[in-house]
Amino acid sequence: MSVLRFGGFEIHRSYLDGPAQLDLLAALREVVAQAPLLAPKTPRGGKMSVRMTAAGQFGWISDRAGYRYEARHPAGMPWPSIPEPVLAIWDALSGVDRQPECCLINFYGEGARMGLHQDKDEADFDLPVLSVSLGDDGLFRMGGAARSDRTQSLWLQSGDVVVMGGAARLAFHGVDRIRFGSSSLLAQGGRINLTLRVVT
Ligand SMILES: O=C(O)CCC(=O)C(=O)O
Ligand SMILES: [Mn+2]
Repeated sequence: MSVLRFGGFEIHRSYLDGPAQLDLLAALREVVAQAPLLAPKTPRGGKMSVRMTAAGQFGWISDRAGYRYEARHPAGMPWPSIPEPVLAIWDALSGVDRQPECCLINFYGEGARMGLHQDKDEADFDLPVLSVSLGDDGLFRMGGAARSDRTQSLWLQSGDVVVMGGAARLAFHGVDRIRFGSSSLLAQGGRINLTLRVVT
């Protein structure tokens, strides 16, 4: 394990070892069995390439009505609770007393990406967002508070955890591409990213 820093981004390389990744994956499979992955629409009607679901009191939703947090899955059920191994990562690395209220689960299949954006639908930007990567490598782009700021990119690998707090909390970031099939964690390939957020 090692820690890298880019601006305010704190990257904990190999934070989760192989057994911890499998343990987390098993817990996430239970979440997805209860709250199926969705293919969200952007507010302008485009289709996101990433599929999403969530755990916690709130899930982050995107559709024609905009971006927001909702207390229920669009199919009507409450989101499953955040699995214990996910909370343990937050407790170890977040540095704050609050507990996460949303664990957004992103699944990147072949060709999926996420454009440069800020996470700004939460109420308190003093609280960090934590990101956990599982499965295939993802090229993570990190910028500054303005979209036009210089960016740096880094391949995130299975087991890496990124803390986006302080100067990085409102920094632009995104995933340019994944290396489909680069990890053996998911038999069918793909990348899972969890982001833990305090919403209210
Ligand atoms: O997949 C990632 O590494 C980043 C995900 C992200 O930025 C988000 O869900 O807001
Ligand atoms: Mn984000």
